[in-house]
Parts: sequence; C-alpha cells; structure tokens
Amino acid sequence: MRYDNKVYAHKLSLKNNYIYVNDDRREWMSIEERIIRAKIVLLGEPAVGKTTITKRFLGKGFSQVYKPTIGAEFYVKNFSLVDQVSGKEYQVQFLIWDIAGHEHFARIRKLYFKGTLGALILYDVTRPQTFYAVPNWIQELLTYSGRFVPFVLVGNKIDLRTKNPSGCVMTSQGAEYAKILSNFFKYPILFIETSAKTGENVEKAFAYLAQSIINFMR
Ligand SMILES: Nc1nc2c(ncn2[C@@H]2O[C@H](COP(=O)(O)OP(=O)(O)OP(=O)(O)O)[C@@H](O)[C@H]2O)c(=O)[nH]1
Ligand SMILES: [Mg+2]
Repeated sequence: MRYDNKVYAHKLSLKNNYIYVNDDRREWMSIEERIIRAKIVLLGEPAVGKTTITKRFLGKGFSQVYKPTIGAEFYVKNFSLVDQVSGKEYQVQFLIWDIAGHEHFARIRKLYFKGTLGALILYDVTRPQTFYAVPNWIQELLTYSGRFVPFVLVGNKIDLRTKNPSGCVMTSQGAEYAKILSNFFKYPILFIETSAKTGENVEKAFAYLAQSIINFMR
C-alpha cells in the first residue's frame, strides 16, 4: 500500500466558525457553541451495505433486496454526541453522500469528494475481497479530496459471520489493519463492526466519525 505524502499534509482550517478547505469556505463548526455541520461520504465495494447502513441510521429499517446505488444518494441527519474529550454535548448535522461502489461509476464518483470532512469506509466481513479492497478506497478518498480526511473503518454484516466464521474477516484483522493505518497516518483511525440488519453499532459508527472529525478540527 502506498499513499502520496503530499495528500495528507492537510489544508483544513477553522476561521470564524467556518471550516475552510484551502481557501474554500465549507461546512460549519463552533467549538464554543458545540455545533458541527459536515459533509461525509460512504465508500466501499459494491453491496457491502453502504445504502443499508445509511437507511438504518436514518431510521428507515432494513431491506433484504439489493438495489445498487446509481451514482449517489444524498441524506441529512441530525444527532447529538457527547465529546469524549470535553464530556460536553455537540449537535451534529451530517450531510451524507452514499456513493455507488460499482466500477461503472468510478469516473463520476470523484465529483462527490469535494469538501468532504469525513468518511465511513465499509467492507463486508463475509467477503474478504471487500476487506482487501479497502486500501483502494482510502487512496480514492485522499486523492480526490486532495488532503487527509478523517475516516472510520467499518466491517459490516456481522450478523452473517456466525454461520461461517472461518471464511470471514475476523474482528482482530480489522482492528490490526486500523492500527497499521493509524501508525501510517499518525492519526487514530477508529474501527468498528456493524450489522445494518440488526442495527448493532450502526449509530456508534456514525458517532465515531463525528468524534474523529471533531478531534481532527480541534
Ligand atoms: N445480513 C445482512 N445483509 C446486509 C447488511 N447490510 C447490507 N446487507 C444486504 O447487502 C446487500 C447490499 O446492500 P447495499 O446497502 O445496497 O450495498 P451498497 O454498498 O450500497 O452497494 P452499491 O450501492 O452497489 O455500492 C442488500 O441485499 C442488503 O440487504 C447486514 O448488515 N447484514
Ligand atoms: Mg448503495
């Protein structure tokens, strides 16, 4: 795995409560008022569960039917988060771009990265090849954002692992990879396993990302 050193010399700054990406004014964050409004993207191989986890997070239940996302879908979600550092509550608004994983959309995908402040990078624990593809998604995120973007590594579909644990990506493998990434980027990359079917850890995955963005901007 190789990443260009230039891309994670980040150019994000906070001026008058606006987050700037280079000189471009983007989303909003006030540490005093404890409010954050951030664009995030969901990335990962086709059918890892990006749309399903987003719908679950939005309280829209679970659908077994796979309908590949065409291009991208956009959602907004407000929630509160207790900052682990200050112990104080933040109001978070996520502007969520759920991006198609299919190769067919690779060319248009880059259009959605502009101004992104965070990402969930998903793999499907029952399909190891989706785990091995994660470096490509990190590369795409950093290259098209033009800088380091805080992200959370998410192993999804853990409800299916009980049926055939030996063919699946284990928790320890995900955790080990997150450790390697943290050392590489010199920034803690959080890792979590989820089930968009049962809802296990779904809210926590988005909360981890909000925490990671706050830590990054502080
Ligand atoms: N059992 C189980 N099935 C899941 C889970 N998450 C998603 N699925 C199923 O996996 C399939 C693909 O889910 P999607 O959310 O459409 O996948 P995606 O990553 O958005 O795929 P693209 O839009 O093509 O990139 C669907 O049939 C979902 O029902 C999960 O946690 N457990
Ligand atoms: Mg989708």
